[in-house]
Amino acid sequence: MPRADRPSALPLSPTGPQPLVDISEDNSKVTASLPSGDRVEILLHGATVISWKGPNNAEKLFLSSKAALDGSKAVRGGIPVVFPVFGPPPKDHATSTLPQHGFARTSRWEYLGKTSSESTSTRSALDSSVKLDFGLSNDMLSEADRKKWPHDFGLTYSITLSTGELGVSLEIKNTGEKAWEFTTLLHTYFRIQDISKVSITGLEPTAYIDKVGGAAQKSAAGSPITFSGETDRVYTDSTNTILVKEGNSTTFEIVRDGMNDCVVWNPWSEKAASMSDFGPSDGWKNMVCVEAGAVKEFLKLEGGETWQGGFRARLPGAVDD
Ligand code: TA6
Repeated sequence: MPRADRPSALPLSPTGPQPLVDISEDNSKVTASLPSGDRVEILLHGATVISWKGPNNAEKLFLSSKAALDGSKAVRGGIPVVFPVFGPPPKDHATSTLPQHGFARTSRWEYLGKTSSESTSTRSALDSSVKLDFGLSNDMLSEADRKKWPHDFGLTYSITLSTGELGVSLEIKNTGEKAWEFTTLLHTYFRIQDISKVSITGLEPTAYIDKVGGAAQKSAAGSPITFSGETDRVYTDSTNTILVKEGNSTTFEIVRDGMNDCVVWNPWSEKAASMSDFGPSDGWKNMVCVEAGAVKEFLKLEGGETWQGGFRARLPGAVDD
């Protein structure tokens, strides 16, 4: 058949390259990547996001060089999931025998699957995205954890990777009949170049608890947060968009949904040196935790009720909706 009349080869897919999802051989990690180069890695241990790379392949999260990635303890870095209690649990409370930040970040979650939204563009696949779902329920907990917090629950944790943006959403369901209460937070370690050049805007009008100042209640600072020492602040009742800036440029835009509290943390040199799984020793200069959560007070869920919250972090120049 003369060339001109030969049908062209059918494209591999209707609109070119699409999102890819891979599960590691040892079934410990799920990786997703987009045609734009964006990539995310999630350990089933704690459903901990341990890496998020934008379109230029630069790492956007801080992961300690000494982080335990073998499931032996909470991961130092990435996005640990805090549930059912943030911080050291209060005394005489249903969570009081749990470890700090609860059991979600040290439990083995299950991978529930993916949803890809294929690119509709014929020119490029910049609008493709992929959502990965993970689950944890009471029947998956260790015997010890179930004894410490004997309540029926189901968590569905969704990570949505799109070009220049990471969405993180947690749905919490009381699958039993008896009410229980929780606090929750996404303990995100953002990677930055130099903490001394970082400022955080969006929380200026918000009062906060200064945990470095002995949990003193402080009034709104009225100015961006900057860092010159250990910083550990719990901002409450704020729905503002938060910008993490380095010099005059914005490195991350953080939009929260249903998580109206936010913790800002940098351990600085001394506290970092006291953590055996924190490395390198000067790594505290390259990270800032901006942690969306619901931590101001315990939230009560009646049997069958559900709560949902999350955030999305966008890189400068991310594709608009
Ligand atoms: O989110 C800030 C914080 O509560 C700090 O007080 C510090 O304890 C940090 O979490 C790390 O906690 P971890 O249990 O992961 O060592």
